[in-house]
Formats: sequence, structure tokens, C-alpha cells
Amino acid sequence: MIFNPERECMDVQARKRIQLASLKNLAETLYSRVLFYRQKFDELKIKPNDLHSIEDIEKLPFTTKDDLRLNYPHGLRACPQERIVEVHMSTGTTGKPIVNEYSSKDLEIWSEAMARTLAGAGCTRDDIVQNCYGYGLFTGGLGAHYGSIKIGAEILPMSSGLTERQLMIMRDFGSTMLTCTPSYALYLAEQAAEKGIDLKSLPISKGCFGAEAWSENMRGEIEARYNMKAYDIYGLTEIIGPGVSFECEAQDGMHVNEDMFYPEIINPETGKPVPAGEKGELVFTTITREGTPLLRYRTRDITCFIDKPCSCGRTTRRIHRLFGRTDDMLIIRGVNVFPSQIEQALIEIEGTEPQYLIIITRENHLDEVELQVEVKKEFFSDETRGLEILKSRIEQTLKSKLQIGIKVKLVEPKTLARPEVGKVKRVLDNRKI
Ligand code: DLL
Repeated sequence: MIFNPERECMDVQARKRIQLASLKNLAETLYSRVLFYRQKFDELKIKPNDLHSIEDIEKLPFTTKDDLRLNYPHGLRACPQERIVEVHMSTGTTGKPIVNEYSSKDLEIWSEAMARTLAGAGCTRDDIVQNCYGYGLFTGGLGAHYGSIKIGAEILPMSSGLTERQLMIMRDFGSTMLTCTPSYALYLAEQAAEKGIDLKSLPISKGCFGAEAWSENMRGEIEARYNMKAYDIYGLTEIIGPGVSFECEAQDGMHVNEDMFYPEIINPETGKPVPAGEKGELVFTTITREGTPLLRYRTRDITCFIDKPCSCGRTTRRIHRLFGRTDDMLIIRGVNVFPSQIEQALIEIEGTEPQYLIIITRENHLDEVELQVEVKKEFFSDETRGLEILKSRIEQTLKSKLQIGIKVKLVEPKTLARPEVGKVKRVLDNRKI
């Protein structure tokens, strides 16, 4: 189902005209209201009225995660505080989160983007949507919530976890659509099998999965276990949350909601656009946002454009399922984690050496993390009680800083490999995705 045919199937040239008008408007606002952007424009010696075609966007400055961090918490806000009605956040590379502030117009944009996304997977007002993305600062829960309400479907705002209750509700309420991370969809299926619940006999027939890397193999497994069609959806906190791009029934790349989020794919080294069909770093400009609009935000996600027309009739550009990232960000149980955050936490704890190895595995479709840490010599000769205290101090610190449980294993000094050539390997990701 196409939620907004007028917008999603419009003539490409007509869309470009709308994009240019929105971009000019945004450039004016940022130049007059956000010091950070005014300085960037001045450094590059450009003015908002230098934009004559949408391709002129290449003249504008990039925005990076570091820029967001340095302007924490409100430095990039482009409208008065009283217009802000909601805030979301995600983990940054250091202690400070990445902040996104929404005006009510931004929430309308998000609802529309997510309504298109859910409709792309076949959602109508007859559906019962079981939403197991987390509600809160994470954008997954509320994003799917707003989209479902915009369509007029019935939403079950389950949030994440409490698997047994999820299964009971799924059966008792006859949920027809599932929204969660792909790994949780498989975990739910496994738990259902253990409890003798036959998911194939339930009315659940479609799902929108994203927020972490997954594969065609995982899609096959989810579709087989639930007897459903499983769709890839993409987004990030900085831009709006989920709803930036989504798969339609053709399941052949994700349509970008490009009248809201203008996409570019660049060579991460040169910053120049890559030739058609080539992989590069995805960049977005939030051309219609009000709260914290961003110019040419570098997502660090790697993909390519798929430019052959789609059988569904939408004319919006599509991007390929993501190939990976240009940085070392890990997504563990849906939470974004940087190895540098773990390192920072260790530095602050007396008794540890800054030598560590993060080992990630996936058991029963859930991510498990073990952190091996070298302990200072004096500590190792100490009684075991001291080591136990140190271990639990590290575990507690990591839990409070990262919001995920990590099992710590203390090892003797000089146990972990230090390569003589090349980079030290701090992460062993053994997940088979
Ligand atoms: O994960 C927003 C979201 C919620 C997307 C629910 C889809 C569904 P963040 O926590 O800011 O936001 O994480 C954003 O997650 O830059 C990607 O690296 C990764 N990611 C998101 N969707 C996908 C996907 C949400 N479909 C980061 N495939 C992004 C692979 C994805 N990676």
C-alpha cells in the first residue's frame, strides 16, 4: 500500500523543485538562527541564496557526530525553545549523548515518514501492530507508534523485553504486524517454539525490522518461522529516528523519504559524490525539519543507490541494505556502543590496565558481550576477594554508562595479544548475522 501516492510517486523533476525550495528555506533559517552553521557558511564564503539547483547542496558544509557532541545540548536548535515538544537521544562516542529536539511539525513529519514506512510493509487501519521497539529516549518505540496512529491501525505499545508476555499478547490479541529489531524477532520465535506456540498458526503476517545490521539469511529465517513478510527499515536519531527509508513489497532496496531527508552518497575520504551504483557513506539533509535540522549529516553508514525503477510505482530513490559502517560503532542488543566508551570507563577504574578485548557472540539470537581486562600486577597477587570486588565494580560502571550488561573476565597482565605490526584488535565480533 502506498500511503501518500501524491508525494511518493511524484514526477522526479517536480520533486527536485520541492527539495530545492525546502533546502533554500532551511539554509536561510540555519544561517540566521544557528551560529555553528553561520560560521561554516562564512568560512566557505557561501550564502543561502547561492543555491540554484538541488545539486548545489554540494557547496554546503557537512555536519558530523563530533559537531553534535560539541554543540550539546542545544547548540544546533533552530527554533525557539517553546516550540520544542519532544526530545530523543542516543549514545555518542563519549559520555555525552546525541540530542534531537522535535517541534510539533517535526512530529508530524515523523508520523508521516513512519506511516509511509509501515504502509510499505502492507499496514492498513485493519492491522493490529505489536510494537516491541523500546519506548523512551530511543526513537524506535515512539516512531513506530506515531506511524501506526497516523495510519489508524491499532497499536499495542509493548516496548522491548518481557518475552513471555509478548507471546501471550500476540496470541490473545491476534497481532497482525510485528515491529522490533530483527534479532529480537528471532529470539521471540525461539521462545515461542520452546513454549509450544505455533507462530505460523497466528494471524501475524508482516513485520518491519531495523535499528541493527541484519542479512537476507535472517530475513529468510524470520519469514519462515512466522509465515510472514519481513521488511527492512532504516533510520537514525540524528535525522528523525526510524522512517528515513523503508522497503516496499518488492523488497528490493529501501525507498528514502527524500522529500523530507535529502540523501547523498559520498566517498568518505574525499567527501565527493560516488559514481552511480557505487558504495559510499550515506549523508542526509533534513530539509523540512524545525527543531534540530541538519545539513549534510555524515551517518557513517555504508550503502549505494539502486537507481533502476521500482515495480511498486514509487519514484523515490532507493538505497541498498546497509553494508556496514565507516567507524567502529557496535550495535549490541540495539544499543550503540563505541569501544572508546569502554576504554574510557576502564581508565577511570583503579586496578585495571588499558588492555582489553571485547568479545561479542549471539546466543539464542541475543547478543552477549564478554570483556576481558588485564589487571595490574599488584592486584593479581592480591586475594581473590579483591578481584571479585574489582570485577563487579567494572560491571556496574559499564552497566550505568552503556545501559547494557557486560560480563567481565579479569586476566593476568600481558595475557592479551599486542601485535607487533598493524592495529591491535580490541573487538572480536563472532556474531553470525
Ligand atoms: O536505530 C533508529 C531505528 C529504530 C531504525 C527502529 C530502525 C528501526 P540509532 O539508535 O540512532 O537509531 O541508531 C542508528 O543504527 O546509523 C545504523 O548504523 C543502524 N541501523 C538502523 N537501521 C538499520 C538497518 C535507530 N535497517 C544506527 N540496517 C544507524 C542496518 C541499521 N543498520
